[in-house]
Amino acid sequence: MFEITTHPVPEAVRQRAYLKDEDYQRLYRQSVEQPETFWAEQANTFLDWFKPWHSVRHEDLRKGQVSWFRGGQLNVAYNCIDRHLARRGEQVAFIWEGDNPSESAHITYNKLYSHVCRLANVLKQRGVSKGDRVCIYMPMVPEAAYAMLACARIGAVHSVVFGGFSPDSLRDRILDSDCRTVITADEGVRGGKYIPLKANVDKALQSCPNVSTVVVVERTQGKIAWVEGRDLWYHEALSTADNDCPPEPMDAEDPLFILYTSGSTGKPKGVLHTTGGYLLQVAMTHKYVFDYHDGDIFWCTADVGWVTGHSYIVYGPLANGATSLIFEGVPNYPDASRFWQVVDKHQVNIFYTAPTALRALMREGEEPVKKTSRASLRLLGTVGEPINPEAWEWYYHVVGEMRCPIVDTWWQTETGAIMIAPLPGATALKPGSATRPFFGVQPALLDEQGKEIDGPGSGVLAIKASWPSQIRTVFGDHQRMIDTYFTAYPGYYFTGDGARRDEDGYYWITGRVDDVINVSGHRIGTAEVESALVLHDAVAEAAVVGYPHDLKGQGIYAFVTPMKGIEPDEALKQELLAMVTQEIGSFAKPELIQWAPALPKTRSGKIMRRILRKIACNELDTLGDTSTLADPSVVEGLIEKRLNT
Ligand code: 6R9
Repeated sequence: MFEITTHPVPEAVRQRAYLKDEDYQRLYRQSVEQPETFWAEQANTFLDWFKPWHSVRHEDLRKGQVSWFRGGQLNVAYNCIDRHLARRGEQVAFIWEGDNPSESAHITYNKLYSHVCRLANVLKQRGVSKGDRVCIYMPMVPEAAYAMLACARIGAVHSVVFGGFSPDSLRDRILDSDCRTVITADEGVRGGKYIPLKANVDKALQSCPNVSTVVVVERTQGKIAWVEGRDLWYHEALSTADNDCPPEPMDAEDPLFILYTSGSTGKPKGVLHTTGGYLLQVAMTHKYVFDYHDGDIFWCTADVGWVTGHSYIVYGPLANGATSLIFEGVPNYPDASRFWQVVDKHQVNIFYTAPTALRALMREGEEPVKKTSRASLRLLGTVGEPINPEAWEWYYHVVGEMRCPIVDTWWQTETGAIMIAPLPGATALKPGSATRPFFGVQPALLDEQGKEIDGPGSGVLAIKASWPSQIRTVFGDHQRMIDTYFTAYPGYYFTGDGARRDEDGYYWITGRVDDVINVSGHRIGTAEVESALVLHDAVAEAAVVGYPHDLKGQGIYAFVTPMKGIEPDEALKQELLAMVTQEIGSFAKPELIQWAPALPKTRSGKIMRRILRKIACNELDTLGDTSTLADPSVVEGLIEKRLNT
């Protein structure tokens, strides 16, 4: 066992911070005892409204119905850009650092305004209007953020699809939300490799007849196919577009974006977020959790294709008039020093990344870190998966030189913004714990009967009152939202995570309790991988589970039963991996594929995943009861040939 040491708040950090522990205590109490007063005050402090709301909050968690700031009107792009122009027009909004270390750019708020307005006008000319969905499939270039903000400006709903998704996944997402416009680039560049984004779009659109416009950003000048009338170059279209575009007044509850995420069952869900509550909570958490001060350079290494990129590269930072860094590359290209070189080059003060990246860099030793200065760093953050205390201590000692607090932030696509995290000037840190709830967030631990556990203990993590940036619906399937999040434990939002609360009231997230695997911070549903595997003609059945992986947090372990008469071999394995790459994307490829003559099933035919999980994790002494299996001998065979020993 790794010894956990508590790190008290350093005096220098406390001095500088907006909020000390007494502030946290007072504000937290107010936020749960008088939520309406608390949130009304915050909404007036953080955002500019065109029209005031008439009620702060409505909630009925039993029905999954919530709304915030009803009747209020605002525009997200106005809040992220226009209102800053008088004071910050020439301040840098985005620093862009290319994959190639010799490429970077600085975009001021004035420039950002111009790009966003012109793109918004182009979209309007192409018939996009309020409420229409626009798909954004982009590399990490500033135009990805312009595209999101241009949609927000005219009230269109963006659906960003991570550039690592395959044409088939892209197609499914375009069809599900009926996007008629796609914004993409000729190619993406990551770690020196080119990603054929436009070619992927072309493939996806073969089955999307409703898409009438594809806006293409020129990134690499690689050769691409062109559909006259449908495709237009971003730079050409913008060159003739008007530089001003009035922001559309949006109701606080009008949709801002859809973002697809994986769950335990079926296809990915289109999580829908709205305008007012979302922007408020991302702005507020960005300021307080990262203790963001004017002039700080903030770098979140996530991709804009994930919620972390939405909330902490684009919306939270810009709402606060911050300078946010967009990084196109990867942590180990050209070498393992890259993150820290970028920190020095752009004098980054606040750095926010995923544990998986830290574990990979940790393996390279201290030298690549130590050869950089990192003197500008003041605060470090993590997100996406539980951080193991070893990686936490390495981050703290080697990267931050014991000077920088680490904020371990727990939240989800569905929560929109940070929910449980330390406040640097207020919260003593315990490595591996996301610590205490943010204002207004009321976590609960539930036992197997769904009863709340008081005091220290472990259970499933649920939230017992609405928060402003809460998911509002699953696009096109409200019932699915109710079934997924509000049915198992009536009156609560069910997170899908397990957690422990210690004697200080700190939360320790232990990982998913459902069939979601978290590979390098990417959420992957076991059902999605299984569906991809069984598409292959040689496969009769497949069951997929997660197992602990040193670098990725979790790895994917697939048990595959071949069709009768098929002799499985290495070639078939490669075909299966190609199948998953085609159906989902290469990040979802199983690390381990075990051929299974049969799968352990109950007498009613249900696959016993619990047992497969134990075999995959090599936890054979806790295999549990196998007597209810239709054929217990199946398990023996699988154990004998297990791959993770
Ligand atoms: C923001 C984001 C959500 C799932 C979540 C949990 C895991 C995220 C975590 C964490 C432990 C943290 N997770 N942050 N687990 N400690 N600080 O990652 O959203 O992609 O939807 O994933 O990630 O399991 O349920 P998303």
